Amino acid sequence: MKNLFTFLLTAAGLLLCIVANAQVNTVVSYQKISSLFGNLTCPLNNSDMFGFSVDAIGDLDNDGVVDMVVGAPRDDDGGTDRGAVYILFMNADRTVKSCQKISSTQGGFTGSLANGVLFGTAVSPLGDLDGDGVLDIAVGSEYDSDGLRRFNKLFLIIR
Ligand SMILES: [Ca+2]
Ligand SMILES: [Ca+2]
Ligand SMILES: [Ca+2]
Repeated sequence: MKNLFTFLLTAAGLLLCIVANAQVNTVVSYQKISSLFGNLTCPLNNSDMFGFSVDAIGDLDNDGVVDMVVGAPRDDDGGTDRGAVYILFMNADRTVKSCQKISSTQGGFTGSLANGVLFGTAVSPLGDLDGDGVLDIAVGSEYDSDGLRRFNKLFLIIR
């Protein structure tokens, strides 16, 4: 049977589970990714909500292993609860090889994030939107207002 990757969220981090059989749905192994497990070297703080959103984004670094994007919408870079997303470059053993944070202050992101906008409440792969050979992602920012009360905003992160 072909192995399927599934993602489960916990309060403290991310559980990457391997389901061996899509019919039986039996979990045969898992890997927790958090500040203590899975070789995550990017520092997390209390209540960042790392793992609130997650998706596979394809093999970003061309090493044959699918990589992930993970939202942490209550990250405090630049101000309270502005939010962040992490690109996790994965090892074949499902631990993290390296990570890149994208936030108000890191990763070259020039979008404007106010306090409390919760950047990272949703993440999704876009494929290569601008055709430069590098995969791009979409990131939801739930409480961004832009003139409307609680209007939801979507950022397209073009790399
Ligand atoms: Ca990869
Ligand atoms: Ca916070
Ligand atoms: Ca691109």
